[in-house]
Amino acid sequence: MRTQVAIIGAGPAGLLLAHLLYLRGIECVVLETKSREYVENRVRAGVLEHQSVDILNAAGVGARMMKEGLLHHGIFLNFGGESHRIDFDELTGRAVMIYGQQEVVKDLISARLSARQPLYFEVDSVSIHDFETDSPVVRYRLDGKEQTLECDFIAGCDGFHGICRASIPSTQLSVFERVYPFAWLGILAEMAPASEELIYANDDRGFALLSMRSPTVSRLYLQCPPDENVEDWSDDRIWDELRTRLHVRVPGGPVLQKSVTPMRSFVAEPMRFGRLFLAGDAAHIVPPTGAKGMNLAIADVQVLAQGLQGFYREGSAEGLDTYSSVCLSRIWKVQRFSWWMTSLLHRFEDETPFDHRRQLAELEYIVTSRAAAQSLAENYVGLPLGN
Ligand code: RFL
Ligand code: PHB
Repeated sequence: MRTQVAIIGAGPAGLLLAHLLYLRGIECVVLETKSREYVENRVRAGVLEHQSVDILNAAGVGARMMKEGLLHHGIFLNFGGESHRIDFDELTGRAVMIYGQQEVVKDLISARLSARQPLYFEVDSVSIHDFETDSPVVRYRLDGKEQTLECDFIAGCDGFHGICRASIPSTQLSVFERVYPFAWLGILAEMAPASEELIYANDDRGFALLSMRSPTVSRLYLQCPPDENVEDWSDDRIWDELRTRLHVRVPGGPVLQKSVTPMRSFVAEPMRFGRLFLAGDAAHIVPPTGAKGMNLAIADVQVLAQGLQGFYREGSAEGLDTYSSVCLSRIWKVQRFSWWMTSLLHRFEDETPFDHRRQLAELEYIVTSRAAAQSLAENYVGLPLGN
């Protein structure tokens, strides 16, 4: 089999790239190791920057998001027993959209399948070859049969644990990493959101976040040790801890899902090696405190789709040549913001009383200085592409 672009991974990055290429008349094949059911039900991110919303709408896959998504014009910062609102509308004129990543994924899968474009689930033994030449090859197994896919380019959209980044000689990549000494216990619960907007709480017992998925489903997070066993968290313990840390009335309800997510900051540079392009979590990870992971994946593939369009339509390699540097310049700003939000809101095991007071002073500064609040708001709603 032959195609123009082989896309490895059907997360937000791979699926959106496939759709953007389809709209530009560029052929691609998407290969995914998991089942369709699995990727459609993986609960992950929930916040879309205004620019991600624009990209999905412009690509014609935003109709359900506009109907079912929740537009949020601010967030709350709770600390010292008080609640303070950061008003995005007033500070930036922008808003964010609360719409689950798995819903974005469902919309993109449905668009690809209704356009009758190739998307294969449950492939295994995926390997990539010859991407330092002009004729890369992907090998994989589907229904027990060995397959070979020849292509012009490979898009490595296979997440942090995928094979694409690992296939680049380690001498050719610079890796920057910080692993945090805590994790998030993520909870999905059948409960009407206890606040109209997200609450980020810095409490003496640790960070907590109140988010949501719909008028009847809440998404909640608690800072916990990285080796936490979810089984140690009974429903009662979860609700008690959330009430204590968030300082709001949380009615509680059936817990549908709970899991522990480790936290890291990670960047691999450059994002291109020969004819292999890394996008999304395959190239970088942010701690989820800034709500940026899915948005970075969307921004990367928007830039990559433009580069591939330049190559096929105008015969220009410029967009592909600048892909890595254009993306990385924005990625590092988003890394900074995600690290900063994480440092601002969590308890650190080695923190001194001085560190804690400095953290509270910074929070005070944000909620009393327009300049400081505006900086948070501008980053949260999303920095412009190419910035
Ligand atoms: P994904 O979503 O991990 O998709 C990669 C896909 O590749 C498949 N795969 C392979 N396919 C073929 N061959 C192989 N060898 C393969 N190896 C792997 C995988 O099965 C998978 O389907 O990466 P992508 O597309 O780059 O998307 C990135 C986002 O998923 C991620 O950044 C966000 O979920 C991060 N994130 C958040 N991002 C936000 O923008 N806002 C948020 O509010 C937010 N909250 C979160 C988050 C991530 C979380 N977790 C669980 C990591 C909250 C949490 C708890
Ligand atoms: C979510 O709703 O899953 C969510 C919201 C905000 C974050 C992280 C995750 O910062």
